[in-house]
Amino acid sequence: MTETTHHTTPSTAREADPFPVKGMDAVVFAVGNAKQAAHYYSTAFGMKLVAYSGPENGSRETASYVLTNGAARFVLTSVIKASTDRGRFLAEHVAEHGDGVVDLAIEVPDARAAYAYAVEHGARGIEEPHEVKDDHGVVVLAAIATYGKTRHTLVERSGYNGPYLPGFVAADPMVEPPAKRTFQAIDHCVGNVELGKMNEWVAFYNKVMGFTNMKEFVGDDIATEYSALMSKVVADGTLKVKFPINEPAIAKKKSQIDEYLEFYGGAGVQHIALATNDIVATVRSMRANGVQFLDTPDSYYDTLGEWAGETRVPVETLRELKILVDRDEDGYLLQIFTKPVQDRPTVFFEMIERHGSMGFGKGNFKALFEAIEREQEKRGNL
Ligand code: TYF
Ligand code: FE
Repeated sequence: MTETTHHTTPSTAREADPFPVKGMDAVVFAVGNAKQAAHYYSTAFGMKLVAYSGPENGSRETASYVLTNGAARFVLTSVIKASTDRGRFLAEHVAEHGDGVVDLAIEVPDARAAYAYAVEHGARGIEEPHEVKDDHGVVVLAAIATYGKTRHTLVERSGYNGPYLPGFVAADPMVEPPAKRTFQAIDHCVGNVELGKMNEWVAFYNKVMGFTNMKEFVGDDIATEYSALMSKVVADGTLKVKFPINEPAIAKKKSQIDEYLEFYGGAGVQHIALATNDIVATVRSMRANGVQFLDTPDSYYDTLGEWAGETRVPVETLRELKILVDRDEDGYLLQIFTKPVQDRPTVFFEMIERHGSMGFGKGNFKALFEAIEREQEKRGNL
């Protein structure tokens, strides 16, 4: 991890945390072809296949591939033959939304307590707490609903030492993993919700998980001027789990959030930010492997030094790779955004290298949203 010490909550506050979390457990995607998606995340994103569940080991209905990179874990699931409610849900999810995120799973020290707290505070329960076990130990799972059809599975691992969860077997990498790790953790997971719903979902996380609002938000001023979105960030007390929530705003141009909602068919996960400690190496290797990133005009770099100051990376390298910089009173961050990773203009990724700043790149909103608008225009959606 990069430096985050300025913002960690004192231990006294942590003890009182009504909803303690250990971090993100996994991002679970429902996709049309998990075998090929697993190949993409292996070759293009440099992730490593570590576990598998499918018909060869007793899962008749779905095939799931578990890939990791440091602490970051993705699960890619496809339906083979829908015969249960879960299979039909996943099949319909792909038909309706395309490839997308069905679960932002959170690791908790006590899934029963977390579920009870959440449901008492207004969450809709999807799965009551239950134990699942195999030779590697016991896991307690429960799930609650969040925006759209997304859920939060609450995962209590209590010493479980299997490759992922009971039902999964260890798997070998699909390709030789890169010599240098491309990223090491999930930094934040962003949701797009319908017009007027952002504050409701922020209140949901405040009540149901005791998450608090981070200082960064996009209000009316930025919204109407150029971003066409409103955004607030909720996080647990230790800042390990950070969930920005966006809603469209009425502005001069059609909102990128409206484009997402139209093509996704409702609220859902917009982007996953992945933390790296060498964004230059990360972006070079991902570009070489065919990942497409948003473009940034040269004019951005011409004036960068005036306000962003010195960073670890020379401006000429940032310009070459189109990496963005933002700075606040705590430090700076380097970030870059991929284009959507499926044919629908929906889910994308962010690579982020933090040096003290716990922001989300507010200073880049103008450049970023102009870049997104150029893409919207190409798609005929502006
Ligand atoms: O997570 C964030 O808030 C930043 C900024 O469509 C952002 O990554 C917000 C909205 C958006 C793209 C990036
Ligand atoms: Fe982000």
